[in-house]
Amino acid sequence: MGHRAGFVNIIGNPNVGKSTLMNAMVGEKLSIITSRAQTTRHRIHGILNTEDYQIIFSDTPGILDPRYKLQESMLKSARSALVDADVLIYLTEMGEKPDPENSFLQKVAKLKVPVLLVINKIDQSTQEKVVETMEKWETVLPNAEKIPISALKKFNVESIFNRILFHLPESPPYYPKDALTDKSERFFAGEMIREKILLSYKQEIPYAVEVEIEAFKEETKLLRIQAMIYVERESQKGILIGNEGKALKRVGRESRLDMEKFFQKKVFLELRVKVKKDWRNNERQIKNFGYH
Ligand SMILES: Nc1nc2c(ncn2[C@@H]2O[C@H](COP(=O)(O)OP(=O)(O)OP(=O)(O)O)[C@@H](O)[C@H]2O)c(=O)[nH]1
Ligand SMILES: [Mg+2]
Repeated sequence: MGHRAGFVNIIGNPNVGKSTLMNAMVGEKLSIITSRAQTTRHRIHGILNTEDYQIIFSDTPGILDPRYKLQESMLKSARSALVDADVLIYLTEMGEKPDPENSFLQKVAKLKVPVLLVINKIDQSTQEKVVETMEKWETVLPNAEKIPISALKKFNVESIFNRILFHLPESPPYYPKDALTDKSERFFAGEMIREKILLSYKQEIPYAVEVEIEAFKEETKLLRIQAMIYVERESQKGILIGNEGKALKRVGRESRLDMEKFFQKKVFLELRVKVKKDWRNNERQIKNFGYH
């Protein structure tokens, strides 16, 4: 058999572990992961290369009912993953109830490409419940192959691999064989900052934040990165910066440590905060930020 290559798109509700799964499959921390829903906002390719094949995984934003323009764009990129997959992974977690009326699931049920219904987080459950859950899904997605896993504990992830390899079409590679992702270094720098913000602030703050990398300069011994953090209101700016700037300093320190690990270089990181009123609902503004 010749070279094989294809697109494996991972979709599912927010917070079910899509990013954790993609990182586990690719073996790199590409997508940021937090315990909060709507962590991922863009579709991200993670590429796995061997001599014989290339698998291009897509991590996507969770499927949601959009309440503002940014979420509309997030839903659009989740939807786009339905149409260009060679293999589709619908990721669910233990406890999610399959809803036969759900229009997204109905679309998945009608797909022509192979669908893997992967049930995540079985480390928190019993064998009995897992069997029960698989049976429940049987009625909604009868044609999907059902695979219970734990992405976090990397349990049974190899079963997904085996099924992907079984279905992967013959094709030349889509990307150079040393490519790891479709996103830029700037993108990942911004995501690392956003992850720290998701982890550090309560309630609505992280959702009102966008990070833009304004400068990314490679010097001999050092990476010099300047980032602008946008919020929607003046009050959020105050919370983000914190008393005597302590909160923002912590975000900066933690992001820098992550970046030094990721880029394998000393990093000098400068963070600033600016208000861009109600940017989440401003079509032009979210386009400027790189959403489609
Ligand atoms: N117990 C357990 N937790 C898991 C597992 N996989 C992921 N998680 C946790 O679930 C949470 C969400 O994980 P993500 O990978 O960010 O989920 P996601 O589907 O990408 O979420 P969004 O990007 O917000 O849609 C994190 O706290 C993970 O650590 C698992 O197998 N078991
Ligand atoms: Mg995610």
